[in-house]
Amino acid sequence: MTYSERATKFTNKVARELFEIVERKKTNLALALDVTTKQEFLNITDSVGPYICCLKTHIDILVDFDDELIEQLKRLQAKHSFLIFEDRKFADIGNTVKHQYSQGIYKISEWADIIDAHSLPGDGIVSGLKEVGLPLGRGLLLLAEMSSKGSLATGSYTDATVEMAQRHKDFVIGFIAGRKLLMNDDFVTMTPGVGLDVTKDGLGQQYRTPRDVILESGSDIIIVGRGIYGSGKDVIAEARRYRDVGWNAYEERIGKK
Ligand code: S5P
Repeated sequence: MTYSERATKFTNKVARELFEIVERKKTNLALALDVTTKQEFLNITDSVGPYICCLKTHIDILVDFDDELIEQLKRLQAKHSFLIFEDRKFADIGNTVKHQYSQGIYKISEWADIIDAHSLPGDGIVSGLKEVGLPLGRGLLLLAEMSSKGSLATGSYTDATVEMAQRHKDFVIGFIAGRKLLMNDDFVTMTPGVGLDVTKDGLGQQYRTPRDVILESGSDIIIVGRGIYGSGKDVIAEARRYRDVGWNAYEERIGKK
């Protein structure tokens, strides 16, 4: 099924928007922007903005975070049209994550279209996040699998995560996973651990190619970080390269190539 056909099927607004952007900009690339200064963060976002459907942030690694950064980020979002996914990986009881999501310094719920959470604590984590995010029209991804070596999120843990998502279809839009986990097209699959030049990073990360992820494993979105902004890289050239490889794999999957 094409991204635009998928977009019409989602009831969650964010999932619909994501696939509309993917189709309009012809990119299934999400940038994982793990840099630690505002200047780098904003410069790279502005350069790569035209080639991505989604910007994945770890807002708490910025050493000079302030409220102005969020205003600047929102301006770049309006300029380039991408969704913002704060990769907070919530992992606590419902009452705690509710505060972590909406309060503190970062007030994530005010600016992040998408967030993610571990299923480890049980359904309460989804219910807590949903209390805050659903009225704001946000969406949640559950971590069903991880890209790192020795990950414990496998087998029955992954299966139980899928079942949890199905119990909360109004707010859970999909999964972080290495592959499409369900036969139906009800959920978005986003896959990190994607790289064209290296297979690992020395700290447990494992890389696969966009083609493997999109064509062979049926995922929807590739998440690429250091493959694009790593040292000595031309970020625009790399973003275009990943966009092209990711899009070609999708076209091949739907039979256009
Ligand atoms: O299983 C996972 C889940 C995530 S969200 N493995 C991951 O690597 N991630 C995130 O994807 C990770 O936190 C980082 O932000 C990004 C991968 O970055 P890269 O530089 O290795 O491409």
